Amino acid sequence: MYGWTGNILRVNLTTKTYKKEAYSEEFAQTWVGGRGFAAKILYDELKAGTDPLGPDNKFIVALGPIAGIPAPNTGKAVVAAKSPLTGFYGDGNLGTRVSEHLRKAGYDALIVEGKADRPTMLYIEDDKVEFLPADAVWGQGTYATNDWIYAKYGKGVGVLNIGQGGENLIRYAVVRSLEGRAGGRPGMGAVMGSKLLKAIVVKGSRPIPQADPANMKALGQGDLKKVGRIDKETGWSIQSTTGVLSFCNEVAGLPVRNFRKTHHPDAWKIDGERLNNARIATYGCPNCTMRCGITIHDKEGRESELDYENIGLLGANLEIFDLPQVGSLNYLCDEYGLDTMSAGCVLGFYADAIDHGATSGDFKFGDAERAKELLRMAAHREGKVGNLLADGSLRMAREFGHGSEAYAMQVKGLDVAAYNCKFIPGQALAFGVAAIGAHHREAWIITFEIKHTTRESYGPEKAAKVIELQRIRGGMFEFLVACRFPWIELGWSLDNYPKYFKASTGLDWTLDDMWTRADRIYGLIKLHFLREFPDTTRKADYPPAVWFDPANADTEGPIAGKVLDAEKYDGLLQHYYDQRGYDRRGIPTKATLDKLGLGREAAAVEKYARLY
Ligand code: PTT
Ligand code: SF4
Repeated sequence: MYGWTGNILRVNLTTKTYKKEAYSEEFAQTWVGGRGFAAKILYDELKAGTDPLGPDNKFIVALGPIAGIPAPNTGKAVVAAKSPLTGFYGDGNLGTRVSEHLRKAGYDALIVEGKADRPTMLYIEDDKVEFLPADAVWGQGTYATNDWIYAKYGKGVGVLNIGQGGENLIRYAVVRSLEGRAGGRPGMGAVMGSKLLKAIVVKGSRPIPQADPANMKALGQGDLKKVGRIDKETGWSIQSTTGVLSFCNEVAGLPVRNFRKTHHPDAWKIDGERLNNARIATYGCPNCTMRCGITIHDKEGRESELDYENIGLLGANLEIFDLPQVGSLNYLCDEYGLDTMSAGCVLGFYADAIDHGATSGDFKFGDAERAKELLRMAAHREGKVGNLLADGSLRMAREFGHGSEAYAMQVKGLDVAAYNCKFIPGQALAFGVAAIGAHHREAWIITFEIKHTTRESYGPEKAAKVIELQRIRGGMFEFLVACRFPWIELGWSLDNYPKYFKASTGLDWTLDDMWTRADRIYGLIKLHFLREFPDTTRKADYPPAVWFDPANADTEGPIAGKVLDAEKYDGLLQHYYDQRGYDRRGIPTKATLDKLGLGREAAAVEKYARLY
């Protein structure tokens, strides 16, 4: 077998043991890697009802057949576990040198089981695995932890670590890697923390097996140069992801004031142009020639890296139109290891709930200084408010009552990304049916919807587009494991990916072969959900209720008086189910499961959910 190392490293923190496990070619070709491997392993090895923060949960790092090799943007890794935020499968994708090093150490995935008896750092170097004390950095943020690790091993190693957020089991704590950014929005950092696992350090030195190494090198390195050239020509990374802020503001799709408003006259103060003007450095993942991270000095003079999602949710959504202050909130999230997007939604919801009398408190939109304090309190679970904020917006809403769940901006417990879908039905559907909750990673249809179709339509073409994007974004890029930005931002052809795959594995797959795997993985994640929530209804695939509320309509601007139409949304959802082969409850039919090759997996879930 080429392209895959054929091995998984299984580590048990309770017993301090580890073993190298071989997997079959059939497993490789069925699940491919990354999200596919992680979803399958967690499905087979976890029981329904497993406590996500207990020792029986498993933390997984999974790579794919093109991860870590010098080809466009392959310095990425998937981190996954049962989510403490959503209660079912959760994952994230982050830039890190672990991608290359774990593969060079001879593994395509790492499974971490059990719980250590003291703060621990896992050190993996080829066949060696060490369980090292991490007491010195327990209680420290991710920057200090990273420095401590680099001082020991040098900057070339691959590092994943957590901050106080993960240690204190904040349900939206992320895993950090200073070689990239942060990943695992649905609380993957808290799962590491629950195992007293402060950091994972990896150093590998062997070649990654490839079917045609000479071709892979020529193709991969040549294409890295081409991608870099296109980026220069188009100037995309001048503003990177933040270029989208002014677009969202213009088309009334920006989250402002906990998504109550869709645009704001001060939005220009935090847009991509201002960010580029304030740039002090450029930052990027390994194997990337279109480095998209832009850092600025925050209010306190620290270096903070900002992307659109961070600015949209920690800035506009909180009505903080001051870039250095947004930088500070972002810095704190990075330092504590909290998901910036959930943090922005949680704080926005808290201010909104106070405004609407659902709870009492002293936080107001626009108050950056208080927002900083609240982030610190959340990361340390300080007092009643810190504990509330640490559990995420859905749990807060359930605690507050007073109908506040309607404006907790989440789907399946995961907070909505920075696109206000008050009147963008296709993107609302994309959030509703995203595999792990409201993540834009799965289907980002907003520009297609606004530029190339009509916003008014709830037609089958939008459901089809969501599925097409899920296959590409939530599927192929997550199982081959590479950054999707060359394709989405620079128009780098999707046809390149079967070529990289072939040079790596020797297998001649078409894009259709990729989509088959993508659909199977989507089906399996659905089974994860059904196993945990057997009485689910199609309402689980609805976006937040406030987007349907006429009282929440804009009073001026491009979508004045308009909100989503509930009946029409339901029709759009049905188009999605029909095209996916799901029944009216949103459950894959038996024929669909058989077609996806998920018969055996479905049999396991029948015990919990009434499938047919
Ligand atoms: C991703 C999510 C995103 S997506 C952003 S900004 W974006 C937020 N970034 C955070 C951050 O920073 N610090 C922090 N403490 N929390 C953060 N949470 C948020 O996390 C990311 C880039 C970006 S920047 C995007 S869109 C693309 N995402 C990809 C993806 O998901 N898959 C893939 N194959 N390629 C991708 N390429 C791009 O990668 P999650 P990263 Mg992240 C400061 O992991 O859980 O999926 O959440 O990986 O290294 O941060 O790169 O406008
Ligand atoms: Fe990382 Fe950005 Fe490069 Fe993608 S484009 S690999 S997110 S630096």
